[in-house]
Amino acid sequence: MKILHIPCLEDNYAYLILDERSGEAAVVDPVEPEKVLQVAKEVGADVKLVLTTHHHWDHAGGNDKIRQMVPGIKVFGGSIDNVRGCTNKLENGDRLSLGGGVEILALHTPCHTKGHISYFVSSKDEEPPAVFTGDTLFIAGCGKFFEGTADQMYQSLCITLGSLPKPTRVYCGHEYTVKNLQFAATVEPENVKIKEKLSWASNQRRAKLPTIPSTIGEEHDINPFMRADLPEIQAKVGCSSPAETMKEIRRLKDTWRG
Ligand code: GBP
Ligand code: ZN
Repeated sequence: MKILHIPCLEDNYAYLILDERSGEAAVVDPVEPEKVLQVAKEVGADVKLVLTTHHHWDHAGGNDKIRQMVPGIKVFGGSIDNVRGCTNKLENGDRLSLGGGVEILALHTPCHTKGHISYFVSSKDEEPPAVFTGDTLFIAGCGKFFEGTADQMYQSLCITLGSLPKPTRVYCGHEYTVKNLQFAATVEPENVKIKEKLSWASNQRRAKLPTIPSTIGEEHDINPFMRADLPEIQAKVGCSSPAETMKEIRRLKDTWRG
């Protein structure tokens, strides 16, 4: 399986997931369908599926157009998320297959929106799986709690996504990595992995390269929200439960001026 980044709008990413043997592809959040289909054309991909993470326009806003441009394309989205142009609604645990070589598992990861879906993608080849996390899990951060509670974000990040295999590659919806790591360093000033990742990410951006993917294992080490279940992080923000800590770190980030 091949995964290609397609930068869209200001700081969004769409992705193309290609099953190389069959030439069939899925696209994640194709908000600018022309760009995405241009990349598909360049690699000779036949785009069969759209995987929508959530209903916000900067993710789902290209769905109607891509349906016009690619007749017969299936557009997936969370059953309770009201995704534009959705043709196939997904529940937690639903499975899809792509081209015979790629398996896709829908994971309900609510809070940023109530029907947000993350897509866990694995192939038959010997390579680590990937997860497309939209605006739930960012590299070293998470989405704002627009339609849910801190307890739901704790479940989504620390339980649902946190239980995936450590080598799983994390592909998120926005390029927020540098800012997220600058904030993470204010929560844990002595965390060396955060400092190292920040200097790497700054270099990547200077070279106009993406900072994505990371891995689930790496997120456990650098993401303050993903670390809300650790007593040492709870103590740092003066809290004593994961959900309370999640809420407090979100509040701190919302009021932080980097
Ligand atoms: C920044 O830091 O770069 N531009 C600012 C933040 C996701 S996009 C912009 C922002 O708030 N981004 C959202 C977020 O969750 N950020 C996490 C964080 O700042 O820690 N969106 O475009 C956002 O979801 C949107 C679209 C929101 C439609 C509501 C509706 Br309705
Ligand atoms: Zn969003």
